[in-house]
Amino acid sequence: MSSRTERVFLSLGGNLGDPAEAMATALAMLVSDPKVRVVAVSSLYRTPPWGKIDQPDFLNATAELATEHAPRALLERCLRAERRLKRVRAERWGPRLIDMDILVYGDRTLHEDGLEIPHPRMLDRAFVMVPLAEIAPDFELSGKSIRAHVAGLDVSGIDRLPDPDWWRR
Ligand code: PH2
Ligand code: MG
Ligand code: MG
Repeated sequence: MSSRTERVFLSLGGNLGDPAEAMATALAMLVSDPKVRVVAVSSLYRTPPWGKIDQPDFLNATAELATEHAPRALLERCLRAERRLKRVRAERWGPRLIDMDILVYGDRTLHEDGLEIPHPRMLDRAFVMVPLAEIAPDFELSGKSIRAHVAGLDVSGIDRLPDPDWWRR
């Protein structure tokens, strides 16, 4: 079976316990797999909660990966890393230790159970788009660069943290 290398963008986030540690560990788990390589990782951003606002601020980041895994296999690996970190799934959009979502997988569009690509809500979410603009400002989605999408978003309350190497271990 042929398996080509695809360009993938992931979002990472969390707001319980030590989300930076969880995000770094999750990324390390993912790339311990020889079929997954890190191309770029954004800084960490402190972001106001979106969707359900009575919860602590989040830390968010994005990563670009190169992988030979199919989308479903990559999703399974993301979910496995979340489980190994003991993520508990409670309410939708509620507090969590770690969430890792596939934003973009090559130029694929998928509408499958639990696997919608591109992520259907990413363009409206400053907590996704601001970290994505750091690593892929010129990448185009829906006919516009990430930088141009961010220019139309409310980015108030989003703060970039100083350590760009937060994920290296
Ligand atoms: N994730 C959610 C819901 N709301 N808000 C922020 N700031 N960051 C997140 O990662 C986040 C959220 C569900 O995935
Ligand atoms: Mg999510
Ligand atoms: Mg998720």
